[in-house]
Amino acid sequence: MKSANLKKLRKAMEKELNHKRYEHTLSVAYTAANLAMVHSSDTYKALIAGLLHDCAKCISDKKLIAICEKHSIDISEVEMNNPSALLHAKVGAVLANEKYGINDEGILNAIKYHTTGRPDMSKLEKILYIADYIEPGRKHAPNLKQIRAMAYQDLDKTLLKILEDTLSYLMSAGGQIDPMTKETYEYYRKEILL
Ligand code: DGI
Ligand code: FE
Ligand code: FE
Repeated sequence: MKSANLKKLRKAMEKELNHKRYEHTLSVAYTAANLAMVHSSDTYKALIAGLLHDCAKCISDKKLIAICEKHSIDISEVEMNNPSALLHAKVGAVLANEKYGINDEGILNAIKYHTTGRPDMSKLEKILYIADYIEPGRKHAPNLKQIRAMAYQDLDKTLLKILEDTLSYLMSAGGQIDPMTKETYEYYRKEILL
């Protein structure tokens, strides 16, 4: 039953996503499963969350906005300016539920917060956020070697490092920062100092 479900979702993603995004999706799913094994979390949930996390990534900005409106999801100014980068996570959680039949709140929240994170994340949320950043196909982020090693030791410290590097990147590239990204960073900075 579980393997049939995984196969079905994998096939659905192969159809829905472009080739590069599909390859990334598989890499995130297996990296998330590895992290779940190391950190004593549910491997099956990690696989499902990984397989579906970018299910809304190949949807046009116009359609992402329309889906948010249909589901009464508020769109902030930063989200409206960067629909693909930011809204694919929120819309992905909606589609994972409605189109792909996932009811598990933990998996849906991991998808919803996989781009910005949020304060006080669940273990599955942290695993997906980190897997998305470190999967083997990622090449351009700074400090990847160090972050990949950290991920198998300490999830919170890894999260903080990724958030720090993401914020530096966004500031240097002139990208608008989503308040949730900043809040997540501040939360884990304080948490780790304690
Ligand atoms: O969908 P992926 O490319 O696999 O990765 P992702 O969902 O983590 O992030 C998508 C992009 O969003 C990535 O280039 C980083 C960016 N991002 C993360 N936080 C923010 C952000 N972009 C803006 N503008 N503001 C943020 O706070
Ligand atoms: Fe994403
Ligand atoms: Fe991704």
